[in-house]
Amino acid sequence: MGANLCRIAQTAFNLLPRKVQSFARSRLAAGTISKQIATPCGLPLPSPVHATLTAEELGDGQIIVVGDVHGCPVELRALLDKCKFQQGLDKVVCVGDLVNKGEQSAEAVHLVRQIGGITVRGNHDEVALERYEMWKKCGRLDPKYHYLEQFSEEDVDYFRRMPFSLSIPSHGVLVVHAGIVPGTPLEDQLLDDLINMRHVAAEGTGNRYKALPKFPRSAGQPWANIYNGPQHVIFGHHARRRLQPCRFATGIDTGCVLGDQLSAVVLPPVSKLRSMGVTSPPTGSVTLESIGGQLVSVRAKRCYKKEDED
Ligand SMILES: [Mn+2]
Repeated sequence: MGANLCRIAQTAFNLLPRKVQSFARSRLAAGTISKQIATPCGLPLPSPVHATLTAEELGDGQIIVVGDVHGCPVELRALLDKCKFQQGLDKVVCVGDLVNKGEQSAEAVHLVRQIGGITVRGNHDEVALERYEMWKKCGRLDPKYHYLEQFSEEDVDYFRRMPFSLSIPSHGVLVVHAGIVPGTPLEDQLLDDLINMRHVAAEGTGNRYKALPKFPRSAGQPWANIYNGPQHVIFGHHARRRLQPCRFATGIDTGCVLGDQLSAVVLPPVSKLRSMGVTSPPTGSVTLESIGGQLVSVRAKRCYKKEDED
C-alpha cells in the first residue's frame, strides 16, 4: 500500500511540467532554510556536506577541475589526456552533473570513479540519486534514468556521498556546482542554491544578496560578477554563458553536451605554487592567475543535446 502511494505520488510529480517541478523543489528547500536536515530532494545529507581536500591528500600532483560532463566520457578521456593526467599523482575534481543529457551517463561515472575523481554534487546528480532511491522503494524507474540499471552498489554509494562543496585550502579554491550567494558564509548557504543558482539580486541595503529562483524568470545578475572572494570559486551549471572568467570565480560549463567544449582548470602542484612565490594557503582574495590556474578545453565529438537552461 505504502509503496503504491509512493509510486502514484512520484508519477504524478513527474507528470508536472519541468518548470513546475523545479519551482516546487526550490520552494520546499526555501522552507528549510534554518535547518537543513535533508538534501534539496529530501535525501539523507552526505557526510561531510562540505568536504576539504587537504595538502596531505593532494601530495604533489596537479589538480584538474573538470566542468559538467553530462554523460560524455569520450570527451572526458580526451580532456584528461590533454591535461597529461597522471593516475595516482594528479587529482581530478568534477564540478558535478556527471549524468543526464548525454548518452553515456553510467560510463562517465565509471570513468570518474576509476581515475579516483572527487565529484561535487550537481542538480542532475541529486535528481538521479532521488530517482534511484525511488526506484528501489517503489519499483518503478523513470525511463529517462534507464542508465541507473548499470549502476553498481559502489556507484550509488559514490552518489550518496557526493558533498555539496569542496574546499582546497592549499590553493584558496572552493568548488561548487552552481554558485554561492556572495557575502554568506558557506555553512549558511542553502544547499538548493549551491546546486541550482545562477543569478542574485541585492537584498535590502548594504552588501546583502539573495539567490533568485529560476522561475519566474526575473532580473538580477550572475552571482560570479559581484562575488569578491576570498576563495576563488570554480563552478559549472551555467552552460548558456559558457566560460565565465570572473576575477574571483571561474565558470567552466562550456557546453560539451551541447556540442561545444569540455573544459578544465588545471591548478599546479603545491611545490610549484611555492616556486612561483605564492604562499600556501594564499592570502587575500584569490584570482586564477595568482595561483597559476590554466584553462584547458577539448571540442565535443558532436552535439548530443539542444541548448536549454538546465
Ligand atoms: Mn547543473
